[in-house]
Amino acid sequence: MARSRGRHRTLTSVAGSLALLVGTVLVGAGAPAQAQPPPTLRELAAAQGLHLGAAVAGPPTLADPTYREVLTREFSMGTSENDMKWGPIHPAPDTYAFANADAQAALLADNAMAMRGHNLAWHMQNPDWLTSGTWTRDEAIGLLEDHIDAVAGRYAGRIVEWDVVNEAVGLGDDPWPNPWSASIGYPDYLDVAFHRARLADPSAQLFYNDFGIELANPRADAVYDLVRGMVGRGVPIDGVGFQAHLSVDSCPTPTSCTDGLLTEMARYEALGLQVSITELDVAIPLPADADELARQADVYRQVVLACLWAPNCDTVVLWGVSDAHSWIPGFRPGWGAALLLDEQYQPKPAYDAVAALLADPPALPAPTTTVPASPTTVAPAAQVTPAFTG
Ligand code: 9MR
Repeated sequence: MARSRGRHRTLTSVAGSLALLVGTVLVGAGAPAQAQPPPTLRELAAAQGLHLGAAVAGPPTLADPTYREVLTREFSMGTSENDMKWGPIHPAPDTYAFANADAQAALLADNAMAMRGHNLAWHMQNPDWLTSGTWTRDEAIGLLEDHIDAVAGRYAGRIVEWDVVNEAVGLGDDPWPNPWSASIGYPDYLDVAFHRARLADPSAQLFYNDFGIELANPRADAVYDLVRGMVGRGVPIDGVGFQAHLSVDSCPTPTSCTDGLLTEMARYEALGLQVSITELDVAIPLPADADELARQADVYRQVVLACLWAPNCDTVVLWGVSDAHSWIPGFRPGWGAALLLDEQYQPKPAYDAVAALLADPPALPAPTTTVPASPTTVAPAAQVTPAFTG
């Protein structure tokens, strides 16, 4: 069952609007007026009913007071970047290591921030004991279900959205090999994981999460087919995470990404599913120049606008707090500067673009009546190569 965006958006919109209104009235009535700090992204997003999140680092970064201050000031949601994955949280068959994820969950709760869980089944960051073992189908189902009970059960009631399965679809026709497709079978293991996650945390919205599915391409279609099949089998899935690891060149025109995202989001809405932007970043070849920073700002604007306009999107999560906390330079040598704040936590043009959009978003254009094009004039669908390929 998909979450009603309207409920979340209406409540938070009213609260956010009141907060801004009260601030305005107080400034207007007071004498002499004191300079008000500009609203934070978190405040601006709340006024639009939008969860704006960031991937949250583990120690030692998590203990840095400046990091904590910026994270909790600018964002209303967090995702554990690494610490809820199998390897970090389940390092030995009978050992769970919850300390880092507990600390992240506590920081978010203490600051009235929502939390996304990431993830319960993936092909990467698995512990050696899992990947080096050979498991019968029943043994593997038992392992997966016990893990979900332990991890999703521990944080039950505190996670708004769980990425139950991450990146199940391969780059070609085959499923992405992982311990679960090998032992349980594909797509059966997804069904097992989602059913168990629903039992372990009935209040969490359950998501399938993947990269390169934001804009039309064959792999986006393969993921859509997988998810549609799950819905058809009655698997308890509530949404799809569009990771959105983009590049400065991802949006060739000022509307191409908004339009493309809305198209992809609409077909999930037709299945009754939510879409969240779960790992947004926009990589630039280093060093980034002013033109690239301006084009990066427009990519961010287009993605956030799509979520504001789509009836089934209310969450945008960035994959890091600042350029000092980004996976990009380590995985794509020569690329970086991918987030809204620079390495000294200073706002970049992309920050200003997102703030301006959230402060005064354009209205969704009224649908125009179109005459169906004749088959000979239909343009080929845009083929967009995923920016991140594993
Ligand atoms: O940002 C994460 C990085 O710190 C890890 O080393 C890496 C390991 O694969 O995973 C990164 O996060 C990934 C996320 O879990 C799933 N989507 C792709 C992300 C970037 O690789």
